Amino acid sequence: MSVVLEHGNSPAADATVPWMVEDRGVPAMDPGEFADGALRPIAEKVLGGEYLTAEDGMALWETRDIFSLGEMANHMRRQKHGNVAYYNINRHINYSNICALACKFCEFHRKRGENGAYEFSHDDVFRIAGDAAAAGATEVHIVGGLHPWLPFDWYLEMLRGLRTRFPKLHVKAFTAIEINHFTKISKLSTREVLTALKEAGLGSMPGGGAEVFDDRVHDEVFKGKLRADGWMEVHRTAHQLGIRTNATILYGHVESRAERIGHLIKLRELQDEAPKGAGFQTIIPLSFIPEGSELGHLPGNTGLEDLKMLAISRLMLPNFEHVKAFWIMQSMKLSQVSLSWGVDDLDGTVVWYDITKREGGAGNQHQEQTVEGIRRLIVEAGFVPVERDTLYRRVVRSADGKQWSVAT
Ligand code: V47
Repeated sequence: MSVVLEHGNSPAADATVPWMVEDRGVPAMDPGEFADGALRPIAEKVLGGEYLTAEDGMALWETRDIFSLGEMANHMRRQKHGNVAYYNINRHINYSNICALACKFCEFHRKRGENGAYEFSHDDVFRIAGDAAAAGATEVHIVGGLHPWLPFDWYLEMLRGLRTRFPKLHVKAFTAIEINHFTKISKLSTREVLTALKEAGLGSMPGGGAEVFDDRVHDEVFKGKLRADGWMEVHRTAHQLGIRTNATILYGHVESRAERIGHLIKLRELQDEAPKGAGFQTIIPLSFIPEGSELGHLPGNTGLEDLKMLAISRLMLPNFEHVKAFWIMQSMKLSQVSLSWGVDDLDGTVVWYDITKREGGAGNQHQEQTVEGIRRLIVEAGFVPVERDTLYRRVVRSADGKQWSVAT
């Protein structure tokens, strides 16, 4: 079925796409025409809806036939989303960079009193969220370091304060690592912590802190952090409580390609455990940015490695609805290309992002895309831009773009 793109969805950009229509069709794929014969049996599995094995995953890494890889990932992407590409209007709030941990890949963490350490008050958080809401944001994404002294009540009060002031704003907050930290400072179980956060206004959880589910990589790069089983237990519990969550993988540092595939398979298994209608919404492969971190000597990912990681994530995780390119890390240009390599979501307008800073240094955290910019690159890639809320429902806007509601 074809649907004419709604006018008024984002008025400033609609003039650029009056001719575009949504198309749920899936292009035919003929594995017999693939240049790399090793991909043909894998494509047959994709066509048959079968899960790919770890060996299949490695064959995807090894191929030089990136066009056939893209064709397979695009096939799965189009089956789920047709030619629609999602974005949202959001704002990240990193309430403090003071952290009990010191992961080697992380440029963000500081000890208290160290140069550059900061912590926001509740009022700071409310002011930033208020600016975001006034500018039309539908979501705030709130995460921080493992703050050694803030009590659990501080986080609950922040959530309650946000809900009272901005009831429409969805609060996606706290990685599994923070949730585990809250169990320690509150002496509550994971279930009790998540229940209390949900009651206070937590809408969903982001996917951060997963890094790479592998003990060797864990001990080399983020020793002291929650291990894979702990991260998964937090998300499993959230799913049981009806809290939607996301998942990430941080790739391009010391892990091997086989370890990346192992991580994706663990996520796939956890997703299969989730109650119907709950579970992970999206996988966000995060491209490691070496600048400023203890691993600054590493070269980081090339464009092709990023593209393959996104496509392989799509193919290894058929039970995930969405694959998101986080343009802060993959770059806007590669994210645009990735829409034809399995990606269906470009995340949001973001504005300030403190966790990674390209080219390092203070003052470089202002990383903003306009709605017009995001829509333009989606349209140029041949897709129909659709604004979504955090739960992937369509957002419809007033003519000035400031008022919004979820389409029924
Ligand atoms: O957990 C830290 C990663 C994550 C670096 O759920 C780095 O919608 C690259 O999880 N280079 C936080 N990555 C970000 C995150 C996220 C982002 C966007 C959307 C969502 C979502 C989640 O960033 C951390 C860590 O894995 N990270 N340092 C770095 N140097």
